[in-house]
Amino acid sequence: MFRFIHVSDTHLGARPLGLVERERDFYEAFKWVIDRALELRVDAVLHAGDMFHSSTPRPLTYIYAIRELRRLAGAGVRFIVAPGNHELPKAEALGSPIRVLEDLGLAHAPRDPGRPHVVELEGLSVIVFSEWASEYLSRVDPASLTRSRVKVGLAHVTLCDALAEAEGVPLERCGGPRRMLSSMVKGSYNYLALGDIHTPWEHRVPGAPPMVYPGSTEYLDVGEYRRNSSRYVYLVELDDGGFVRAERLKIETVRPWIVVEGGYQEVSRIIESIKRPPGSKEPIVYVTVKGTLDQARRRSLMARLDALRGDGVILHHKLDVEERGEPRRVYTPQTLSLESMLEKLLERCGEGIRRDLVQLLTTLLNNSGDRAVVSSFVRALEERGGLVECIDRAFREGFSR
Ligand SMILES: [Mn+2]
Repeated sequence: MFRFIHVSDTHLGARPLGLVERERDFYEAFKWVIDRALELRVDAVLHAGDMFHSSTPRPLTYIYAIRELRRLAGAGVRFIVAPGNHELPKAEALGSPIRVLEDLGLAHAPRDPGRPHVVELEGLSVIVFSEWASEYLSRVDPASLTRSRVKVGLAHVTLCDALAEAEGVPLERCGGPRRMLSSMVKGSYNYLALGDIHTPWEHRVPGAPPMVYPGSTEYLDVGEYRRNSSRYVYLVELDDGGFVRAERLKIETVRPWIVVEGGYQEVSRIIESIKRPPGSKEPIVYVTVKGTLDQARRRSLMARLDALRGDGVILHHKLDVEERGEPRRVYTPQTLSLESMLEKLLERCGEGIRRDLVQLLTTLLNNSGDRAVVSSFVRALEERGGLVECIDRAFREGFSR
């Protein structure tokens, strides 16, 4: 029997909302996964990519990653990674954080991330496809790469039908001309361990090998929470005959969210009743008030939320007001986070544009030396209508207000 843990999208080093507590959440989720691997005495941990949030992690991020992988290596547990778009180097000559782990003897990953890579283990093969090699999934039969009978595919790839099902993204908005679908995967794997889509998804038809996205290990934004309010890794068992079973393990360290929507009365009643769940972290609270909200009521809601935060009951909060016919307004506490400042500056842009812009600008400002990030920012400005006008207006109005 061969047993492994399948994890993906741990995004080590991410710092949503600009809060160090949030950065720590991602390290703690990763440690929880390694704890389970050791406790369950698995043979390997398969990471389907986006292990790191950036291709140039901070020293602290390396320290957390290396500390955990040393524990795995000490117990003889193999760690195999299919590098994702977040950690692949923006220029080949830069190297990648995964390469650092390989050089330390703590990870197996493709030497050439542009090609499929085979890791032979006792009785089975793991065929690894980094993001750059993911199109080979539809072109290469795994039987031509290995003689093992039992084959596990480990890939960082967006299967567009999975994305449509998991997150409702229409097929025509996914993948462009090289759109990949689950039906295009060539050859037969006994288990396909996937990463990239942050919402958990599994494809299990009798007689066919399971294809699984465990999803991210912590929420990068409220959208991820709305789509699925739990985070998972998979414990997978195979034997000489192939796939035996896969079990979802719920990650226990994940920070709770409280997402409240409704009229003023309903919302304020719920806010009054917020308590910190015993034994868990301080929740993040997102409130949406539907309908009119006068200044006095808004101030009283914000005062209550600020007090909860001040008392350490909640970590962070955000108040949205959606009035019919009016642009959506967002109120965040007076923290000095980059995201909250951008939210405020761009609050008059439409919701979709504001969300995209905050994300783009945050990435840009956090990775200003990264040419690929800069060029993808410029491309987004060209392709997505309204972004430039929104920035222009925000700056003109923002500074004259
Ligand atoms: Mn990811």
